[in-house]
Amino acid sequence: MPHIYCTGCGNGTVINCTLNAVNQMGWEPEDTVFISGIGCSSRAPGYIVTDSLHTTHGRAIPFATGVKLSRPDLHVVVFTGDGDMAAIGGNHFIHACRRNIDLTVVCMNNYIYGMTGGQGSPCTPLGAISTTTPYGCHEAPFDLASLAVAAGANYVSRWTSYHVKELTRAVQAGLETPGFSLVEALVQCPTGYGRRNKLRDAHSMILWMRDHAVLMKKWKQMEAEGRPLPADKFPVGEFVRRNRPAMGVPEE
Ligand SMILES: Cc1ncc(C[n+]2csc(CCOP(=O)(O)OP(=O)(O)O)c2C)c(N)n1
Ligand code: SF4
Repeated sequence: MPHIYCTGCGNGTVINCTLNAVNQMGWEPEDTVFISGIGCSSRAPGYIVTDSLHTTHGRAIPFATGVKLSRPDLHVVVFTGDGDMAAIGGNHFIHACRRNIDLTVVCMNNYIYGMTGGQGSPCTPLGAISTTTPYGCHEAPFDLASLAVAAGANYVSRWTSYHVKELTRAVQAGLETPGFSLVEALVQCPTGYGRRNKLRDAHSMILWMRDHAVLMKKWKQMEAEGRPLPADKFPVGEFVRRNRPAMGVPEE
């Protein structure tokens, strides 16, 4: 199938996991809508045969909100990137979490703007090189999963493109949970991020994610024991699953 992704890009894995999760739900293609903004990650709905909206940069969540509120019977899934969701679309994101709109948002976080050549995003790690941070990023990144929890989302988890089974299960849990669900998927972008940050190929980026991900249970244990949390590592797993009042949930 012709596509725009570079060799070794992690986005295909996340699309595959998401489609497997949707398949497990047994939903009909005509009842499911995929919505995205602009970016490599946001190109995903173009490869799926359902109704979809490929919208403007940062605006996937407002379009998805419109679809969901006018047709609560439809299943609405958003594909987005860290730039699309947390930079230009950051305000839409936090308010959709606050309103707890019944959407499942799959964010492919590759730490940069991939499509436009590797500029820094709100998720670029401290010290990382991008085209707009050539001497290393001096700004602390957003923790997208924690931000969604704080803003009110009903379901939040984070995995990586290494954790294929866990990521698939997380998307399914997001699809099953009424209200706003965020699944943050860390992905390798060898072209825009890896080659500038001593991770020259997809394989070394995937191994890096495997070796720097800490299971949530262990992370919480370290926190509880007052042990220092390693700055180069990150927790993966379920951040929250709860039942706050939600909008757009179809009536039984
Ligand atoms: C209003 C507007 N501003 C800027 C752009 C240029 N632009 C296109 S994609 C993109 C960033 C994409 O980054 P991200 O959402 O992280 O997706 P990725 O390509 O990394 O998957 C930008 C800035 C645009 N298309 N529209
Ligand atoms: S630039 Fe990065 S995110 Fe975009 S297709 Fe290439 S590897 Fe994937």
